[in-house]
Amino acid sequence: MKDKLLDCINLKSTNYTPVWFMRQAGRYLPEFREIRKQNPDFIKLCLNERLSAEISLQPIRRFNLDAVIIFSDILMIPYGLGQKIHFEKGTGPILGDLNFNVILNTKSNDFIEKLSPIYQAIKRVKKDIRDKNLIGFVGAPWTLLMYMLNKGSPKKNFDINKIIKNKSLMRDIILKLEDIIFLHTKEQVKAGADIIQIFDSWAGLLPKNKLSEYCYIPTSKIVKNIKSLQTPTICFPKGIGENYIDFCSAVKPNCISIDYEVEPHWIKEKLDGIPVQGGMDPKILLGDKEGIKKNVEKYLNIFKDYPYIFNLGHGVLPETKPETIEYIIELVRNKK
Ligand code: 1CP
Repeated sequence: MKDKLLDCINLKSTNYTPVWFMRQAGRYLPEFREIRKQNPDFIKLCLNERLSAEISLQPIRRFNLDAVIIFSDILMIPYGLGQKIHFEKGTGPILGDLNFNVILNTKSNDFIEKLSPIYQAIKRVKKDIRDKNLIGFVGAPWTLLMYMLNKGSPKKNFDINKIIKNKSLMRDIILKLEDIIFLHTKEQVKAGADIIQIFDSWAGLLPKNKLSEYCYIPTSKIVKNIKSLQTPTICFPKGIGENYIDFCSAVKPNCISIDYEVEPHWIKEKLDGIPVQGGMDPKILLGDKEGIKKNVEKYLNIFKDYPYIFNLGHGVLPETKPETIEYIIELVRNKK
């Protein structure tokens, strides 16, 4: 069986539980940290097609995973739109001032050319994998807009009213982002991506009465466009709680990735058969084997007889031991 994720998503097959991890290529792996040490400029690293391909494949060499996710970052879109960006140790991303004219007037060809090493990296990875699906990804309009206007992580220093104060400008930028995000996914699919995951990591910052305008509507347009490429989409609107159901009705993703606050029994009952991915709290991976086993089995049991991709409810934490990933894969593979 070659297309393990695709079969789960498209055929809703329950014969096999595919497994991969968000942030499987990253800081918990010593071999990533080694490359990172020699490449202090993170954006340059994302634009190095040889190293990006190599980092994407690092977890595959260690573990028996069912999918490769391309090593890149959601913030490559603001970079491609001409916004300055760098990463500072301990602080995360720092973005420069937004020049609306530059962003709104960025031409598709210039954007594609600037980000072409990402597409080349996808082509390289595709050549090296046989029995695995390749996942491309983008940030959702809201999450990108949030970084672009907040000029950094909203972990500290976030005020939604400041962000959305100029409504008409917001609308223009969101429309531009919808186009550019789709363009970026289209190029990833052309290069060989089998599936696109849309990360809306900060959807949970939106109040309920703004979810439709800033999350559901822009995301549903992108999902619809990606469907026209015969490519399925996994959506991850992190932190929206009970609104996951409204999200699925409005956006109609091919698969929904749940975070660790979503009650798995509840969503399974409400979803009407949409394939589910993830859920387990990444912090549990920092604890003992017993707790890990109990939690992995919880998700496997609840989603037995349901199309389910094993993953976490957010990315692998940097403190996670690589052996823990191996242990979880073993548990998923050996499930009865
Ligand atoms: O060494 C370092 O400090 C770099 C750490 C790092 C890595 C390994 C960053 C900076 N990005 C990445 C890779 C990355 N980012 C991937 C690679 C593929 C994989 O999953 O293995 C992916 C899918 C992302 C996506 C991403 N970047 C998201 C969405 C997923 C999520 O975690 O919510 C977000 C929000 C970002 C922004 C970003 N990039 C990097 C950091 C530290 C952050 C978060 C900043 C913040 O806290 O707000």
